[in-house]
Amino acid sequence: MADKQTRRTATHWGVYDIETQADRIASVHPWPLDPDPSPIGQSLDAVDGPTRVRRPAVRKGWLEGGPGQGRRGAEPFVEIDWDTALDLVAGELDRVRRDHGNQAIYAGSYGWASAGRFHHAQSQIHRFMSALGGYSRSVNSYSLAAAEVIVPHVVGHRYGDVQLATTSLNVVAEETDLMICFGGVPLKNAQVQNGGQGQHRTRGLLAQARRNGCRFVNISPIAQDLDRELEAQWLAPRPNSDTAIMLGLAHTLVTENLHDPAFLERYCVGAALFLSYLKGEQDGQPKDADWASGISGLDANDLRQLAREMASSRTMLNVSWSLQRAEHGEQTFWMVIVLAAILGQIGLPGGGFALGYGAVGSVGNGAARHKQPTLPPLPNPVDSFIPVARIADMLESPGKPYSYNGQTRQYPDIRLIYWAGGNPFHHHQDLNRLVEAWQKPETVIVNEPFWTATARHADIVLPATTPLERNDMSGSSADDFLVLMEQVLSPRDSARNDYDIFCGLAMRLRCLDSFSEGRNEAAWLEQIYETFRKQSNQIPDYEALRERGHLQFGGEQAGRVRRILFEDFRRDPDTNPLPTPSGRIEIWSQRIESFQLDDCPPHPAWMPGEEWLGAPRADRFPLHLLTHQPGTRLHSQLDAGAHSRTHKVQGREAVLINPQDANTRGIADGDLVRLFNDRGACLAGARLTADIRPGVICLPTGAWYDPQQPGEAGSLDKHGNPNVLTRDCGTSGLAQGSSAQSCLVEMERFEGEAPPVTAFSPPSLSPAS
Ligand SMILES: Nc1nc2c(c(=O)[nH]1)N[C@H]1C(S)=C(S)[C@@H](COP(=O)(O)OP(=O)(O)OC[C@H]3O[C@@H](n4cnc5c(=O)[nH]c(N)nc54)[C@H](O)[C@@H]3O)O[C@H]1N2
Ligand SMILES: Nc1nc2c(c(=O)[nH]1)N[C@H]1C(S)=C(S)[C@@H](COP(=O)(O)OP(=O)(O)OC[C@H]3O[C@@H](n4cnc5c(=O)[nH]c(N)nc54)[C@H](O)[C@@H]3O)O[C@H]1N2
Ligand SMILES: [Mo]
Repeated sequence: MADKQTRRTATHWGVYDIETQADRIASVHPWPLDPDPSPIGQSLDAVDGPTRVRRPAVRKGWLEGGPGQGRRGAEPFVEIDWDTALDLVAGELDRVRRDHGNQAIYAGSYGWASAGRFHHAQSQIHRFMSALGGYSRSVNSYSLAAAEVIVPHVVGHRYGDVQLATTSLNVVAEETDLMICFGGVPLKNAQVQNGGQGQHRTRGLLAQARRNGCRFVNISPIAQDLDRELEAQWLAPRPNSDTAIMLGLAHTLVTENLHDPAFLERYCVGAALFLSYLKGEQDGQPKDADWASGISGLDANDLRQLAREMASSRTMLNVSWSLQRAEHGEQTFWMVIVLAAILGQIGLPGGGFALGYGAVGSVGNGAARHKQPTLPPLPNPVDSFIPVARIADMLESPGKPYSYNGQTRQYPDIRLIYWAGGNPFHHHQDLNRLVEAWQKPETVIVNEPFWTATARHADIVLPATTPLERNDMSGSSADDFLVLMEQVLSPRDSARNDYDIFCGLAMRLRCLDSFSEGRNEAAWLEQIYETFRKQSNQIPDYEALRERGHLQFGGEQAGRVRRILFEDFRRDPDTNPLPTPSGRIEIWSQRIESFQLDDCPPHPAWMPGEEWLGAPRADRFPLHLLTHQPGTRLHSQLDAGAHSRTHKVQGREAVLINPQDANTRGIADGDLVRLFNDRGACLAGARLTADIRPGVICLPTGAWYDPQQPGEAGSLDKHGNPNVLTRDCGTSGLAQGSSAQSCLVEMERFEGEAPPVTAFSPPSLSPAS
């Protein structure tokens, strides 16, 4: 028997010591320094499962007929050797750039990939594509597009900088009397931090706030969005009504003279115009608590009471990111800032607003902001981009104009897609539309460790390693820890690192020197670490890091930082103005006014969307479907792993439904159900709970898309991927973000024999003849 060995790795959900025996995982142990480790690590067993891509593979129709032939998603694959595969891919890249220009290559390649600063798949593919002469890219994220575009108009700073400057939860724990959480502070999400998370602290800090007497209010359709231990008051609104609720609260504050006119005067612009809207001076409709009650379904008296309590307490207003992943999502983030301004506590300890405590683990946590080791990017000579969630639009309509943040641009004409480290057949909305739009390019290439739906919809699939199969270092500019990641397993089958794949292509395309600079993995790790060290203070050298295994920034104080958002601005707005045109908080934005957008006025406003419970469409599809982030995995990653699988119902993803809604439909707990609307349908397993508002159901994202007729748009998804149901439509002409949380459906008991789940069996594969 081979000896057991333990090595350390890091993931987006924490650090683990992995015990192996004979090159297999024997057990997974959370890092002892982590007070609240995530169970998602127990799914790492999936790296050895049947879902791995074992050899380079080419779709049969493409191999036999050439680029553009056959149908993606519907055909078997032929396995080929690496040299043949790299020759094919290099040949295609060369053909497309020669015949159509580099702009015809779409390599936005959105996705979370894995922790690890060097092997970070997006950094690798973007560097390679730039070395090749450039590519069409994407801007903003599925997470936060609306926020990333609106927040700089309102407070001047880039969204990410505002988030890094969020008031520390340490301060909240000590100073806040009342914390109002729109969409809660979901601990299921705080498990995760892009780039890695050395210590999970959010649960402990919230508990400390509660012990210190902070009262929590959870304004969310789902009770679990705030930890039970916090004994919160639960107000369950209709989804997408938060802007109306905030307006109602603002109206009570203003009409009862509980607001702070001095704050509005000194720190804001445009308050008078906004207050005129609030009072209904133009449209005759005061946005009062009764009006907000009619839209949200909350009790008007509860809203009035809450507004009064806000004014008499040190109040923190928190919004979850989900609020802006909806039609007119820009408005909620703008309005929460305006509501906090009306209350006048911005810049005070424990008061004001926060954009996403709990959305990821770092928000309100972490020591000083710091740089991190990074694979240096190369300049991309092509100036062609799309807002990330407009991919199906782009593929369908080359040359079509689209509006984005005050500009009108045109979609590029894409001939080739290359993806590494993301799963668009997980992350994009209206997958049936994507199945069709995705047929348009001549060639689709995907680097993937697993046979995900995206790999199955590719022409050429190159098997990539997982982080367990390579050396790296984890880090996030928002986390206190940099952790060396040791190679735990040998590469599975013929898998290669993305870096080695791109080196193989760069050699064939004669750009190896600029891409690799002659370094291997070990040389790059040292190089990026030493570059980072030169930019930072008091960081030990690489040898010392290797001895210690990790670094903690901020030392002993790390967990105790006291940061207060906009403290300086409040102290002196003339010396420390905001970088907005006015130097103040823009309650009214002249810049946005100049964009002349129908769906994004110059001040925050309530606009009903096409899909919410108050829309005419709710007559046909009476349930609002929320598709929140899964507590049992990261997006689609490790869906085949042990932890994710134990939470399925009859092998399908579990959908939460209120017993009232279930009873009227004859649905019992554990039943198989069919969710549908006019875009698609999927199966799921019913979980009855009174913890969700009637009229709302919730199916987490990330169950691997598993169509009954692969490659056919409109096919039933057998496994419970909610994106066959969601709508593919921008938040507004301002940000064009994903509006996944605006979706109406109907649900019924599934009768008859259920088709088996096949998501975790590889597609049909044959050796090359
Ligand atoms: N309906 C609905 N849809 C949503 C959302 C929602 O709220 N509702 N949320 C959206 C949000 S916020 C996000 S961020 C997206 C997430 O969407 P994604 O980030 O695309 O989802 P992941 O499942 O993390 O996909 C990462 C892929 O990278 C692969 N991978 C991991 N490591 C490596 C590597 O080293 N090399 C290579 N080549 N591949 C690797 C994994 O196997 C996996 O397939 O989903 C979005 N989709
Ligand atoms: N375990 C785990 N954690 C994750 C991720 C993961 O995949 N797994 N993904 C990470 C990523 S990429 C991101 S972007 C963040 C996302 O962070 P968020 O976008 O904040 O996460 P969600 O889970 O979509 O939504 C949180 C809660 O908001 C509530 N909600 C939804 N719509 C509304 C609404 O209209 N009004 C109100 N008041 N509440 C609403 C839902 O009940 C939901 O449970 O999570 C990160 N954390
Ligand atoms: Mo995200």
